[in-house]
Amino acid sequence: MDDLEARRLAPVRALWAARGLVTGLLGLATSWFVADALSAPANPVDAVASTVVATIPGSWARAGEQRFGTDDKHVLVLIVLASLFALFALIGVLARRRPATAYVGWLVLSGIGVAAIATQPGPAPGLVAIAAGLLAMLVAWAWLVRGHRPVTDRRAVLRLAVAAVGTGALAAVAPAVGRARRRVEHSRAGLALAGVTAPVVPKGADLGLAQPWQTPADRFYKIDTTFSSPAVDPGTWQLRIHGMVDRELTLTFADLLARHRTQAWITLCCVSNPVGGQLIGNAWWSGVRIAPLLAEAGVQPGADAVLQTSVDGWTCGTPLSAMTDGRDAMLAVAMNGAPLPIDHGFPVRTVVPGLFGYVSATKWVVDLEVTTMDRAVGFWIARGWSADGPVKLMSRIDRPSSDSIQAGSYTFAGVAWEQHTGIEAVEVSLDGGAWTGAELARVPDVDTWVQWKATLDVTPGEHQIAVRARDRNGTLQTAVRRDVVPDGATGWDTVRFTAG
Ligand SMILES: Nc1nc2c(c(=O)[nH]1)N[C@H]1C(S)=C(S)[C@@H](COP(=O)(O)O)O[C@H]1N2
Ligand SMILES: [Mo]
Repeated sequence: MDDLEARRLAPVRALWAARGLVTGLLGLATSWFVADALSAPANPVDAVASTVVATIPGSWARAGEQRFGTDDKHVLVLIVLASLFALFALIGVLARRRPATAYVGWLVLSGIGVAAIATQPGPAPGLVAIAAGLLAMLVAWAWLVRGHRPVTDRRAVLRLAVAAVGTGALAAVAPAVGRARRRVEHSRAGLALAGVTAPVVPKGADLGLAQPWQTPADRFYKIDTTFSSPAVDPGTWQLRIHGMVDRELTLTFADLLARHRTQAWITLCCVSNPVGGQLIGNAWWSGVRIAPLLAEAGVQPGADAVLQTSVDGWTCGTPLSAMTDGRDAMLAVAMNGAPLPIDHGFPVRTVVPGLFGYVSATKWVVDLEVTTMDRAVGFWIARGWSADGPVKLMSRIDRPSSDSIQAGSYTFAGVAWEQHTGIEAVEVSLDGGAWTGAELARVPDVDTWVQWKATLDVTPGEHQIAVRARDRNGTLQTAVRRDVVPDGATGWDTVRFTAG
């Protein structure tokens, strides 16, 4: 090509390079933003950098350390970023002649991100972030190159400018999105909660056959309506107790911690838990009882409910009696001996033994309004769920956990629960035969689930095991299968398996 042609082509190439760069940056900013919003443990660029560190020969890594000292991680991130920018521009330039190059390029780059993220802990939010980034790139690219004309076309330049501004805006807010959470995570880590003791699983509570009796916080089911958990600073957190009371109360976190501490093993479960489901967990909760606080505020006659509100606007109505009848209804500040995880309500959430979470267990709670049941219409009640949400008598089979077992003497195991009523007996039936009493583990009180086991002779072939429980009122768990809507599932859990 001669000089003249090269000069004519230069601005065209620059436009395509800019398109590639802006598209790539938008994808990067989008995935960064989504990763922060979802509190992903690693953003894609960091993940790629870490993967590079993990894959390059040790001698290179050491050389890097010698050259850049402890900054080597930052240097590596910069190198990864610079390479990406160059690739973005290159993809744009190449796509001028071969349009497909761009789409392949965005896919391959995202693929590298996926491969890097997959090696990191807790990859799921990171993968969502990359998917969002890829989508942004595909949409932005298609828009930027649509009906492309000579570089003098003002619309092409205008679109580029719009995309660039959007990218800048996303990149500007992304760190802020994550920062609030990181700051709260930091203050959470530094929090020393006097009077909160480490959990000690009561002797004989855990049979060691199936799932642990105590559910670790990171394995505890998580249910809420928020897109990302609110980051609440304990330093500014306040709880207002008002409504049908003689004196309104406003408590800071320090005020709450100054109160008498209560601690208890309490099993929490979700109304959406199907028969045999996993939306249930058992933890050691530490906090402050709600009853004395309500007494201090002075509940007025006629009140029979507390409308709870979370910082994110979620609400639930709880029968007043469940908070004042002597059970361990508490404003919990710790779970399993550590400050509440952010996802489980940090800094303060409610826990009420005997009620499903949707009518009692408000995370990030900031407001308790004493009122009447007909006015305490919580979030899920308006959506077809029952206003009353006492837990139901339930039992679950956890062992066998696979389809095939060895024939012979076999120990079946699982859990049963009806918090605040308690389990009296558990029975199992093999292939529809006679009900056999299971052995129950010991529990500290009636507010937790109880593990059971039963050893039976199993012949080779296909089988089905069923379980049912009896509560401390003498009620037998119903066999009637009901769906979770409107007030919780019922029916016996069964498991099919093959013995060989
Ligand atoms: N703020 C808030 N609190 C909430 C919810 C919610 O959506 N938002 N969901 C409730 C429901 S339905 C249940 S079962 C429990 C679950 O608590 P967990 O996520 O700590 O297991 O929280 C309850 N508290
Ligand atoms: Mo729930």
